[in-house]
Parts: sequence; structure tokens; C-alpha cells
Amino acid sequence: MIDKGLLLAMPGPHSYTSEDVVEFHVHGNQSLLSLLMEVLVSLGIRPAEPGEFTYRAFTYGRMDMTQAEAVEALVLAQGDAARRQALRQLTGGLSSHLEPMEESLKSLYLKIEARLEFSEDGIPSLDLPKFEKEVAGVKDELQKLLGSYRQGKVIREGLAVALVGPPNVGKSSLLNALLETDRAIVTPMAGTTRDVVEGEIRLKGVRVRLFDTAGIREAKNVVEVEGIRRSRQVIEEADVIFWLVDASNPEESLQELKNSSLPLERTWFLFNKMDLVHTKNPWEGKSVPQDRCLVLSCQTGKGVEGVLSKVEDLIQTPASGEDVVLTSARHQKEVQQAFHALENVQGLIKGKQPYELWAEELKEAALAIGRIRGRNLPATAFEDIFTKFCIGK
Ligand SMILES: Nc1nc2c(ncn2[C@@H]2O[C@H](COP(=O)(O)OP(=O)(O)O)[C@@H](O)[C@H]2O)c(=O)[nH]1
Ligand SMILES: [Mg+2]
Repeated sequence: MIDKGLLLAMPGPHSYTSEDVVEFHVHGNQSLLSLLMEVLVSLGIRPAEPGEFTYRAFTYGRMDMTQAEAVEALVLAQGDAARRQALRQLTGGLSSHLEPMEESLKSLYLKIEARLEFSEDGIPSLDLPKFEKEVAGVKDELQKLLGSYRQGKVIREGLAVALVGPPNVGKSSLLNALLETDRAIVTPMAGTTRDVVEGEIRLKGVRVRLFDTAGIREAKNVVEVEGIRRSRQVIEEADVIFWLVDASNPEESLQELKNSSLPLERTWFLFNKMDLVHTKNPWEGKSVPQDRCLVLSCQTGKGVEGVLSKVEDLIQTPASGEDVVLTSARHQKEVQQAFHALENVQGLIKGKQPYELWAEELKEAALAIGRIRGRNLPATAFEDIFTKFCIGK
């Protein structure tokens, strides 16, 4: 006797993998579990590889590759939006979007292939305008999917927001205000924050990670220099950069900006300490894009809401449950490949190149989309995908 427990028998083909499956439910005691495993192994059973159950489910056709990958995404989902996204993929949302595209690509390919093989048999000549329109249609769909990838990444991994700027402009104060705690040390002394301080909030079901950084300036102290190096690292990796400006002394903050070479398409300018000034538009006459400026005061709390809603705007989760979003780098790579192949087809048509070359590209596009759903994947790809899974899934 090892334990008293429950044995669940799940006959195929209705089990998770489609095979006959038995589950032991026992008490969660480590030595008990080891003993039970010992007994089972002595009976010729072995522990599962990571992702093996899902791999088997895939092999038996219980799910396609996008659904198998969604299992792992669901386990790892951070936040509500990521969970919904994974669930949509698990129930076939992405596949049902890809299937008609693959079909269209195949039929385009076959149209060309038929004319290659039976050129003398009097097949009507190709309706070129219609053909070109169909190619452009699929290409548009692929482009939309590619556009959704960044959005998908935010849903899955969350949004990283960097609070940067020179010392003493109120970066740590803003972090605390956004987190509604005293997470970071705030003092009137320049150079208080030396390390990156991280905090997390949730907006629209998405994880938003906030990074408070050491103020960027010419520093001699080795600790501060290291702090500034880390600030630059955070800037490098952030999705959104908030460059803080002391509204009561904007020149200095903006001077430092010139030396910092920020990626402007990801940067917004927050004029803090508005309680100290009388102007409404402190950016006037300054060389910053006006439509990227916000005002606030961490002291009074006025404007902090505005910063939060700016972050919300940047999240853009799919509004309806219908939107299909690419979340995986593997999928993105294949869609990109298909997209390029269709670009090539368009070039070949324009250049009046032979059908053989069109067929080659169309086939490549169809195969790339098929690979997303797990068709014709090289054996090594399965290993790459499933070894990332947790054991027992
Ligand atoms: N008057 C005023 N002072 C502020 C405001 N925000 C921060 N401070 C003060 O500015 C100083 C530096 O703030 P801190 O958050 O440490 O700046 P950091 O170096 O950029 O992290 C502290 O004395 C804060 O109390 C604000 O909105 N108004
Ligand atoms: Mg600070």
C-alpha cells in the first residue's frame, strides 16, 4: 500500500492525446510521489518528455500546430488579454484564418502549374487581371497579420515602459505615483537612483512593466556610471520611453536629451512639476514634437491619470474577440516568407517572366502558411517547439 487515491481511466479516442490514458490522483507528498513513480517505472512506464502529451495529440490529428502551441501559451499567459488570445488560438482561431489563405495560394499555384503541364491542350489562357487581384488579396491579408505581430507581442509579454531623463526631474516620484506605493526612494539629491527599479501594473488586462532608471548625465562616480549604463540598456529594450522634463527648468532636461539619441518614434515627453510653473504649454518654443508632450505634477497628482491613459492608448488590445493576432515568432517568420514570395510573384508578373518562376514562388508561399499549421515541418522543428513545453503538458 502506497496511498489511497483516485484512478481516472480515459479511453481513446476522446482523451487529450486520443490514446487510452490513465491518471493517478494521489496525495501531494514528495516521498509518496517518488515511491509511486518507482513502482510505475519498474512496470515499464517512463516519464513523459516536455510537451509529449500535446505532441501526441498533434500526431493523432487531435489538434494542429497552432493549437498545440496555444496550449503552452495558455499555461504561460500573463494577464487576461494573453489568456484570451491563447484560448482563441487553442480553439482554432488562427487556423481557421490561415486555412482559406493556404487554399487560395494552392489554387493560384495549380492554375499556373496546369498551364505549364498542359500547354498544348487548349486550356483557356490565364485571366491575368483576376489572377493579379487574387495575389494582391492574399498579400493584403498577410500584411495585416504581420501588422498584428507587434500587438500580439504586447499581449503576450506585456508592455515595457522606461522612465528616463536627467537627475531630479521626478522619475522615481512618477514610478511611485503610478504604482501607488513608495517603491523607489525619492530625495532632492541628484543621483539618488543608481539601479533600475522595476514595478508592475495591469492596464486593459495587459502587464505593464515600469522601469525607473538612474538619471542620465555626465557622471564620474563609478556606481552612477554603471547606473547610467543600465538606463541606456532599459531604453534599448523598452516599448515606450517617457522622457521626463522638469517644467520649472526645461532647458537642462532638454539639453541632456540632445546627448541621448533616443528612438523618437517610441518616445514621449512628460513635463513634470507643473505645480511650480504658471504656463499651460511648457513645450512652447522648445524643440520637442508637441503632439508627444504631456504635463503632470507628481506632487499634486494632477496629470498622472493622463499618463496612464496614454499607456492604455499604446496597448491597443484587439477590440472584438474576432481579431486574429500573430503572437509567435515562428508564425511571424513563415508569414513574412509567404509575403515575400508573393512580392516576388508580382515582380515576375510585371517583368513578364516565365510561369515556372511564378509557380515556384506560389508553392513557397503555400508551403510557408502550411508550416504554421504543422504541415511539412522538418522533424527538427517539432523538437524545437515541444521541448519548450512544461513537463506534463
Ligand atoms: N514641486 C514638485 N516637486 C517634485 C515633483 N515631482 C518630484 N518632485 C521632487 O523632485 C525631487 C526629485 O524627485 P525624484 O523622483 O527623486 O527624481 P528622479 O531623480 O528623477 O528620480 C524630489 O525632491 C521630489 O520631491 C513635482 O511634481 N512637483
Ligand atoms: Mg530617481
